[in-house]
Amino acid sequence: MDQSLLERVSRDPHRPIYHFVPPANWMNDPNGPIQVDGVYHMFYQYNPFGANHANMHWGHARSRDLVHWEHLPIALAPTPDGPDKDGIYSGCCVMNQGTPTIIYTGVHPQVQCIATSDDGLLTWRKHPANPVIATPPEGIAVTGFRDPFAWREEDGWYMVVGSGIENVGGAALLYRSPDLMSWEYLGPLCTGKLAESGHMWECPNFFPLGEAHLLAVSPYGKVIYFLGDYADHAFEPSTSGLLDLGESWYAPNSLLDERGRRLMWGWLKEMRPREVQPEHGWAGAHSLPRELYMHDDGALGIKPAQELETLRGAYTRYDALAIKPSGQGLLGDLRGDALELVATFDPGTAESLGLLVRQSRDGTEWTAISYAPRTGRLAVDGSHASLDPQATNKEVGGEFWLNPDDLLTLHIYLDRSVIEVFANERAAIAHRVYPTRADSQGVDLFATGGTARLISLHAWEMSSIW
Ligand code: DQQ
Repeated sequence: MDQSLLERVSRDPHRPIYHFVPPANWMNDPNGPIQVDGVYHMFYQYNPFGANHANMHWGHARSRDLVHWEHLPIALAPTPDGPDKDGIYSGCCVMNQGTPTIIYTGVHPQVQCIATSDDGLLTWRKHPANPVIATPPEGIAVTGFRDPFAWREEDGWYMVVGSGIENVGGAALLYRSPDLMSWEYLGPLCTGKLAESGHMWECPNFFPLGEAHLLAVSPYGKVIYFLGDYADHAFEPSTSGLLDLGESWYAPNSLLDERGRRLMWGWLKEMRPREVQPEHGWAGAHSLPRELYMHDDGALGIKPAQELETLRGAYTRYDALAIKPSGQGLLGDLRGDALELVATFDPGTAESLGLLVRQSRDGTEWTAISYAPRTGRLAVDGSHASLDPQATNKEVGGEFWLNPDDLLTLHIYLDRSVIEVFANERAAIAHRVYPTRADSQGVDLFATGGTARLISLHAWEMSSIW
């Protein structure tokens, strides 16, 4: 790869240091995460030729500890004149009787293809019979047909393909196969309503979680999950929600690891306009691995994977502070752009409370991570994050209700342009900010409309994963 590009990109103060990124250029969706013989493999939508969404390949990396990643050669590239000549779109990777098998979408048109590896997932051979599914099901007018996600059941392989039915809504189309080669269409596993969940569901993921099953879909907007019962190959959703309340985290993909954890990564989109992204030489990152689980009260649990603790460096702790609307500088000189913060609050009488991060000394740049107990809004306000006219400065957030009598715990990761927030392991928000000032590193507490109390704040400097 072009050395000057690598150097330019590595000097960019917005490049994350502990979130996964390729050495340069464009990345989007996580693809086919899988753990084989203890090693985590991650593939991803990748353009080796620039920082724009084009020439989609599958990039590849592996990790022994879920934290530090090793870049590997590109796994899949388009074949001229093949069914994937215009790009290798998203998909999954499964072990089929010991053979690692990727199922992906070739474009255009959108068809499903397979590839296998016999050298430990390093090089891949596309099946000569590709595409293994050449057309969408007959008789339905689909809005798209891509992003296969497969799993094994007792009587064979099952797979959902992301789709939508014209004038009806997004859909996850269910297939069955004895061998990953010949596929029988069974019908929609789940269909959404146009007004609620859009006309197209990208990147479906479907898996058991606790006693329930979870279907996640990416509807060109915030990622939706449905929780419900799956029996006789029919899925009955009973609740739904958002996997992330921000506008950056998209097209997630997941795996079940050898410890039995359901781990999920999302693509962290840039929040700068697409037209300016190529000039930076890189675009896109993956979120931290998030573990999904069920709380005892039946709510979805979302927390950062425990292994991330190995990145913790210098540590500072604060206890028992009253946070008044007039208060400032409560944390002394706590500063940084690569930090982990775990703050527990009693919201008290505050209308809104939380942390200011990435704050410049002159106060012209700042980002607020806030919770408003009465309106149930969890937000990251980046409306003053950057003086750069190219940055999309905005507030993002959504609904989150603290259970009565619960304290609020905000678990925050700052990593240059990336912010990820977990609230009580029940809601998550990722956002992107691009402060221009070198001193935009301040951290503070705030409350408005009343007094809140900080119970404790743990802060760590985070080290690089490279
Ligand atoms: N990204 C891929 C598609 C998918 C979309 C193309 C979601 O397969 O539907 O890069 O971000």
